[in-house]
Amino acid sequence: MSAHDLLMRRALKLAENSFYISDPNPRVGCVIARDGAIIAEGWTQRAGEAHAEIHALQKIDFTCVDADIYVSLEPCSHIGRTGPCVDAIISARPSRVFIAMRDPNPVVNGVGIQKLRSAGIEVVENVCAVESACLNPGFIRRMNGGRPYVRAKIAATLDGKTATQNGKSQWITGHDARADVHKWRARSSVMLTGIGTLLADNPRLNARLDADALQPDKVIVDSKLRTPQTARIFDDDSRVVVATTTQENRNGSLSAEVINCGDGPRVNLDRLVDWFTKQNYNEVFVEAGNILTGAFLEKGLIDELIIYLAPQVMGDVGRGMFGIEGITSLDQVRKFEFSDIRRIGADVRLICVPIDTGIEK
Ligand code: AOF
Ligand code: ZN
Repeated sequence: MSAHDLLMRRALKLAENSFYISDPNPRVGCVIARDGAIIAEGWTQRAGEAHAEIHALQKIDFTCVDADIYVSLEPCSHIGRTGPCVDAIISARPSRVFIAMRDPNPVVNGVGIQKLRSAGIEVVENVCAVESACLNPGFIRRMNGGRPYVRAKIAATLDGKTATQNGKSQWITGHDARADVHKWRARSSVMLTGIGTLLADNPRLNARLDADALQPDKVIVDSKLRTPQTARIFDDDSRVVVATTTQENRNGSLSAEVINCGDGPRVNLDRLVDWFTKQNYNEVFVEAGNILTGAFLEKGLIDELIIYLAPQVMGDVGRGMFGIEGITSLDQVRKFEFSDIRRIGADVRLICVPIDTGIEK
């Protein structure tokens, strides 16, 4: 691996500091080095605050003559909530800028690079591009005009059971696995569950972890508008939205936004996902029961499965992971591949991505 790759890898690592704070902006890391030695580091702050390059340049008084800048996304060239990073870079006078990937945001895409080159700064593109893209799957798809990136989490026994026959499901997995879930929640723009889980488990659906983190919005799929005002999802002040089949909101008695995604008696998940897209959500985290999770799977709306398996056996009468009609022949099975397998405390975590969906990763 070249010295440039190593410095870009450091920038990619720094981008992880933005995981819980930068939404809806992408997670970006920046390293500034002179003769191969790092002189400043930065990462994307909250929306409206410093971008990664500015966060790094602030530490060296916005000058870096003869130095190299490594940034995991093309520096922006537009005025958004903050000013253009390229202008700050050009006046800092580095000799080279190494970029992992172009910004998919159409108002930037390539323009940042062009401006740097016009100012006489050498630009090297595509340094660790794949690794950079992995940091921002939802942002990239949204900027390319697509829907958000959807993860579904499942906690199950070794034999794939998520609840007893009568729906008891809390605490199948251990403490460490549950703590891990909070990291996924914190990096998500929105949490999604169904009314069945809400009534059975009364989850808070917030991100509880020892780090500065934005709270995800919460959406409940609740076709008959049964969400009780006493539910714990209302305990903090994050945005709660109930997706239902009517606009009525029980005469305004529920202190949540109510959206109509009706399609006859059921909530239409495609309409709900369209609504997610309009909210500029990057990543959606589904933590629901087998029926809603199964419906997402059947519609091909799941981009990643996060499955925690506890070393327990419930037997064949328990509830499964996906409440879908079984298939009759093996060529109809839904295929995934494992992208990560690891032990989390007493449990195992599997991350799977669908094969052949045509979804750009
Ligand atoms: C960068 N460095 O660290 C990030 C960038 O509204 P603003 O001003 O915060 O701009 C948001 C856009 O800037 C976002 O959509 C993406 O195109 C880019 N993000 N750019 O130079 C960064 N996070
Ligand atoms: Zn910027």
